[in-house]
Amino acid sequence: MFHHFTSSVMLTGGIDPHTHLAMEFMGTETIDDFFSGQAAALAGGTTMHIDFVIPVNGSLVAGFEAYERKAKKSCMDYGFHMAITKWDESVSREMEIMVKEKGINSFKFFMAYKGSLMINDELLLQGLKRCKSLGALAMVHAENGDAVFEGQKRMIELGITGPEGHALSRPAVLEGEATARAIRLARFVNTPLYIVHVMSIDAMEEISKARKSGQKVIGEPVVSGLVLDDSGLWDPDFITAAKYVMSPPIRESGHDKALQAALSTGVLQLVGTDHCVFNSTQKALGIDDFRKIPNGVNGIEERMHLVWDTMVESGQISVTDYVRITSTECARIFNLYPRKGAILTGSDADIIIFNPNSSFEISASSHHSRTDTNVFDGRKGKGKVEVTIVGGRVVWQDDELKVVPGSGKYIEMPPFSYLFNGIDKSDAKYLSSLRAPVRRFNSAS
Ligand code: DUC
Ligand code: ZN
Ligand code: ZN
Ligand code: ZN
Repeated sequence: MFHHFTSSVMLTGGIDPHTHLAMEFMGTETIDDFFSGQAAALAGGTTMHIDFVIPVNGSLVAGFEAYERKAKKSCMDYGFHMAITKWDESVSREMEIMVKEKGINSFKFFMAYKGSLMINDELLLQGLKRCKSLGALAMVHAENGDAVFEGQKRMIELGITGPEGHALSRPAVLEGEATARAIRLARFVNTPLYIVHVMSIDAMEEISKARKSGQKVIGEPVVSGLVLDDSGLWDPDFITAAKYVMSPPIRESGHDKALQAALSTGVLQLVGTDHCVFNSTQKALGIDDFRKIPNGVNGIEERMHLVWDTMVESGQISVTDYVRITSTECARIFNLYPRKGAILTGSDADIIIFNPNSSFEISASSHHSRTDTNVFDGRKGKGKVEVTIVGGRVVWQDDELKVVPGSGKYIEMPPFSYLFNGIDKSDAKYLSSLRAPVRRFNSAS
């Protein structure tokens, strides 16, 4: 439609707001570490990512130190969010250390993964309050964990033990419910909220409604949710189906297009990946029970290409919007702009040269991730990242990587991003502002 580009374009490097490299999860560890995952990212035009630190034995400081060690082999710049998986006085204290001394300005709360990562509403409220006082952004994985647990039990009782049970046990209604609940609690506390991996119309509509009312809610779809549907989960070959297992699940056909539309109209603001990969052997841990399939899909290498092809080449958004949703908005939300997310004097020289007239083809045999499968396998499209430049150095050109372990830097992210502008009202005044006039009902009509 609008694909009449006459030459390559120079763009700011992509920033992936959501990755899991070298993460211990569901009895195993993601197969891409900070070197292989970042090398894949660079081959796909992403020059910075933000990963999730998981606390060690409940300690945020110990978790941070463990991730500092994992990240020593980095070949591109990275930042950290911190996952909060339990709540007590020491977690609350350590959150302040993370923000004031360690450069973390965002904390993720899991409303799902009952029995391991999940926290209840009481603790979520404590976390939201603490985030507000520290100027840190609260993030949520929004699925109703109690109901997911119930749904999983029902599937097993019905004898549905394969990967399709994953989709059937945690439908979009549970994502919508948790998204709505998190949004309302953040509204009550008066703090900004970031919904990670928005996978459904149900969640997207809650975000849309909240934003229309003026609430500061950010919605992050991920590339798998934007371009795939759940049909693969019914593939009779276990490994083929299991590779699509992530949470929240990839949804029925139709959610993908609706999420694209929401991105193009500004209801959703930026695109992540939730890159969290396990190989076939690891996925096979769940061969008898879908609940044991390690959750996660790839995307760190594919995001820039797939978003271009799906959104720009199709005529849904402009090149300016493309840069905003793949880079600039992420830098603004996490307070890195204009050091990152822009090509300006004084910014880090993280740049890509993108050829809209070239094409890409995704294949598990040629990708740079260590995993042996790819959820986008076989997909072709328009546009190609021809050159990637990090900190002024060419690291990807002529389909060749020239990456140096240890050359990536940790990027500290300061608190009180623009999302905190104008929310410093006194609690009493704020709470009275939530008193809304009640509309009159006429029961007869
Ligand atoms: N979902 C995944 O699929 N993997 C990592 C964690 C998560 O929430
Ligand atoms: Zn055209
Ligand atoms: Zn999550
Ligand atoms: Zn994630």
